[in-house]
Amino acid sequence: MTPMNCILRTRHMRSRTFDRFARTNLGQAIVVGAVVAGLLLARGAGAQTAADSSLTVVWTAPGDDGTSGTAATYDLRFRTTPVAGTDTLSWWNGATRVNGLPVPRLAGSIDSVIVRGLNPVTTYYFILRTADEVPNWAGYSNIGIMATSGDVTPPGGIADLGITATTGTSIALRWTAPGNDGTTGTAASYDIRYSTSLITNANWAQATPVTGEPAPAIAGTPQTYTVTGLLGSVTYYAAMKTTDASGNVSVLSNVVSGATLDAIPPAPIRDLTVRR
Ligand SMILES: [Ca+2]
Ligand SMILES: [Ca+2]
Repeated sequence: MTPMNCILRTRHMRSRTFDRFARTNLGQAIVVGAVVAGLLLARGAGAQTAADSSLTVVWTAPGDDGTSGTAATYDLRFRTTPVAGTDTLSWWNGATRVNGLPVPRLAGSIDSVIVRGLNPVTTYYFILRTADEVPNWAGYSNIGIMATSGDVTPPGGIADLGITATTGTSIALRWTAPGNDGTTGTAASYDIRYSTSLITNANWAQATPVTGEPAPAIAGTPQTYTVTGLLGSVTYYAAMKTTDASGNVSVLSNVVSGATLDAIPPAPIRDLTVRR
């Protein structure tokens, strides 16, 4: 099986990068005397979250004897560092083994595995070896390289949080929606909190969280929320943070303060008398 038999999938934007790297490193694999067992192709798999980035590694099955028959087992390993020079052995010994590999199929078949639990926006290098039942181990494959996708950019910090109205028991807030990434896109959730003390990063955890915040609208949209259940004639501080779908949390917004209105009316008069 020569590298020409590989399946190159160009759907993914990064495939071109991989292709370039793979061709570069194919030579390296040959330099260290390895048998190239089909071209390893790593590609991004689907939408990612910070908690579960994955890559799909695809290759052509070699055989039991060269490119004939059916081999017995695979050993696929990865690292976030490339091979140093021609020292593939050191790279291999320090690499992480992928569990749950498929059983090799007939020579020429396309085998693959989804490698899960990777870090987002990180470049991974993969090398695969194949053995027959003895086992006789094949040399190193070429190096498959691919960066995981993922989102590590938090929503922008809200800077225009303001108070639009107060009553004896409530304070109405208004702000401009930030985005998923800075001021672009749509974030996933808001966390609005209030306190009778000035809110800072240090005491954010002690501030009282509200419930029922609106879902973030697309970046730039004015949004409102009214904090209710407050005491009258008390100065409150309010601030908020925004989280995106990958769990990236914005910095603390500007902090606003406002006093609820006097909610205590005069006592009813009980000694009213009438004279003539
Ligand atoms: Ca054999
Ligand atoms: Ca984001």
